[in-house]
Amino acid sequence: MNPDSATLLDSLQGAVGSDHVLTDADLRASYEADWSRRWHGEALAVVRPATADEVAAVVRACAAAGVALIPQGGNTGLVGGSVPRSHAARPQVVVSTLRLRDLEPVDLLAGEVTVGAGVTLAALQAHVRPAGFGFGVDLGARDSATIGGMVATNAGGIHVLRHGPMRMQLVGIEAVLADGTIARRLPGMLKDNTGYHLPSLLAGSEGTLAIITRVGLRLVPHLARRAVALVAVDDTATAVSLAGALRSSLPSLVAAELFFDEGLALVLRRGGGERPFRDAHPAYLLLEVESRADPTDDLATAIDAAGAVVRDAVLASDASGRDRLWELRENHTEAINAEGVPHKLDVALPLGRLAEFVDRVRAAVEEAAPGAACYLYGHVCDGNLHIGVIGPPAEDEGVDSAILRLTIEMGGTISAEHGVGVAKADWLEADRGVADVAAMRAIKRALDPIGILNPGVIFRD
Ligand code: FAD
Ligand code: 2HG
Ligand code: ZN
Repeated sequence: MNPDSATLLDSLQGAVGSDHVLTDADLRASYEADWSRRWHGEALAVVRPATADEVAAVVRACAAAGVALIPQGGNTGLVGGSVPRSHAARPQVVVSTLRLRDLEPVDLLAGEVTVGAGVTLAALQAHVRPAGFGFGVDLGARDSATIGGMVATNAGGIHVLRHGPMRMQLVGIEAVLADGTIARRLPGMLKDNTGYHLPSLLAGSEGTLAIITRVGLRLVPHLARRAVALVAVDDTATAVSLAGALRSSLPSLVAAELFFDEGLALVLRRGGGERPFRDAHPAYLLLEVESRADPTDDLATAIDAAGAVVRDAVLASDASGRDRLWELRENHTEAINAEGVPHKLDVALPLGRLAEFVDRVRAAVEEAAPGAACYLYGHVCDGNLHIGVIGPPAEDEGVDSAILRLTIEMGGTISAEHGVGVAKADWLEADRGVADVAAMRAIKRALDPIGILNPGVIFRD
């Protein structure tokens, strides 16, 4: 180890205690590779601060040494932004936020709560439920994804059609800036126009502008009665128009998810379980409703009223039946991962073009990677499709490029909810244009002049 690294490790140990500076390769390993196994790199150390002051001391030590900081929460991100880069220009330290897990009491008057950045989504949900509240964002990685990571990626998930993404839940924030100062607006207020809104700026900043340490969140009423339906339809166009119609005719609708028969077959092959219908169908729409009174009849009536576009439907109001239907959708990610290292894309299209995109993207994947397996699934009301491709080697970018090119050509966005990360940094300007990227770079330079916060993420290093 060179003398500079030894001095830095001394400073880091002084900041967080030697038990929380991991240098042993075995201890670092799970922090150095991402969930998909496509992205990995080596860190000088993993540090685990427990307070904002400790985070600030870590940032100051790394800034003095010119060492890069990689903020990491639950490491469930899917674009390579939470792990060290394999070809980094400078040494990297992973800053794990998992010890920042304070849960403050729910503010019953405001319907808000302040929590540490390392609190998992599931822990937040469990914390606010006894007070009669829920949280507006939910996603499959709830047991591991942290609130700080969800803010940093502006996570979306399954309830965006009702409550919007993470950015729309933010009332306050505490974050450590690149010079080690702490910006704090907590608990924050929903109405707050006193200057620039830092929570909004940090939402979707992917660890490139600051390390988020605490977050003030608005809550939603917990509506305990729910029902789920799985509806078989002919194609994407039918799913889009049915979900669009239900959005206005079924006010209790909170989720509308799309998947296809090849994805369903894979989920059943990998995880077991029975086909939800006797016959296979081209496309499936999963619908969830929630209300104070049992919404099952409303859901059944709405599906009946849709008439012949519904090829078949199954409905569940009991918890285990609902979970079984949800697993058919949520288990796509794990089932695809079990097939090999996936190429993962997360795009959104104007809703009027989603059906055309589905046809064209399948053709584009076949052309770029003949014989590759291509799985499509997503959040239909948001125009958001996830594309998982198995076949081409992890380092072969051909299929990724073909999908991103098509997305931009059709007026879509190359990142709907997972972020740009390192995976799509080369495509930023093609999507956002020169003027937008110049404005973003100016913000980055102002807040992180020496470029130590998550270099290579969003912008190519
Ligand atoms: P990490 O993976 O640790 O980090 C993600 C990014 O945020 C990195 O760039 C990291 O540097 C930065 N970061 C993390 N913490 C901080 C912090 N405190 N301050 C500053 N920067 C930070 N995403 C969706 O949007 N919708 C879904 O429906 C969804 N479902 C998923 C299902 C599965 C099975 C999996 C594996 C992932 C899913 N994801 C989904 C992706 C992922 O869960 C989200 O991106 C989540 O927000 C990441 O949180 P995390 O704590 O794991 O962050
Ligand atoms: C989902 O909606 C997540 O299931 C993960 O956003 C998507 O597997 C993926 O790429
Ligand atoms: Zn998603």
